[in-house]
Amino acid sequence: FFCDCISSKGGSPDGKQVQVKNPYLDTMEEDILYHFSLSTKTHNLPEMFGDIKFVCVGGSANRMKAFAQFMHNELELPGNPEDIRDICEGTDRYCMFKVGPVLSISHGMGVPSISIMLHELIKLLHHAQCRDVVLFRLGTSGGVGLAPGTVVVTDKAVDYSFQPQFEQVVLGKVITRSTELDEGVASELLQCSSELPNLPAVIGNTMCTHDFYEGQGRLDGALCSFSHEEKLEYLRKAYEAGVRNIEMESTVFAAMCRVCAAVICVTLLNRFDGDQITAPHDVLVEYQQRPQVLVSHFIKKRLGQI
Ligand code: R2B
Ligand code: URA
Repeated sequence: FFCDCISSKGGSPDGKQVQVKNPYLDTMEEDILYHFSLSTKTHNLPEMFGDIKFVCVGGSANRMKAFAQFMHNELELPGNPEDIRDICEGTDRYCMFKVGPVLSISHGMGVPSISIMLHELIKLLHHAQCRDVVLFRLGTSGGVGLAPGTVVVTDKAVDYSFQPQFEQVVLGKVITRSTELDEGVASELLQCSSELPNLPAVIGNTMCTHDFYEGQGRLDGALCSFSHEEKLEYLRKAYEAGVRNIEMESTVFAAMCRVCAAVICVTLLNRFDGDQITAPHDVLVEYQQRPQVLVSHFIKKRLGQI
């Protein structure tokens, strides 16, 4: 059973509308987006968000605020980037910032955290009647056979068995959704990387796990149930399956947004060389700016500003 939550409304001249695949939503008088502290009754969502064309999500609230401020400068918008306010200030679950047609949101760590955010985000975009939206996950990851600092634009988001699928338990049964992403957006992003200095990038598969330590084959967690050799064998198999980086949200992000979405993660280390993240703070900060610089370039090109 495959399903995509955001899909095109066949050839409409106004472009693709964000659709929700849930018939119950239309019967509700009010929709409370609880973890955003927004609601269809208390907020005019079309007025607040109707012009959104690019949605960028990432784990950390501070990084997504910095991205919003960076985009404000890049798009040369009026006003002071320091004044950008958190739209979700009524809750501390997620942070949300809007700069022109760009929405920047934090999603926390791991599949359950991002998936709650994505349910409410997709409903928000639907209620706001947004059209032609592209979604990006900008993140960090562990590299598989790549120099640290390399940006991986995801071809397929794969699970622990290297399959392009996301498994979810619904009513006590496992259902499987496809995780294929937009190939056109990925190759456009790779093209953008070649136009930028200091932006090594590749297209590759991204493995999504439910744990940072044992789940990613690390030997340095509080528990470890396998040997160094077994770890290397798993990473080698992943590499052979086309995996170039490992993170913790890509499969559910792809399953929920796939037709118009891309995943862009910088690698903080090469997992064949170790498990601990040893690069100095300033190096890590610069690495984490790379996906932001790449996506900013993509957005400015799409808006005809370069
Ligand atoms: C990348 O980094 C986080 C773990 O450190 C996790 O959210 C991810 O996908
Ligand atoms: N994020 C991950 O999920 N894994 C890493 O190794 C680094 C960042």
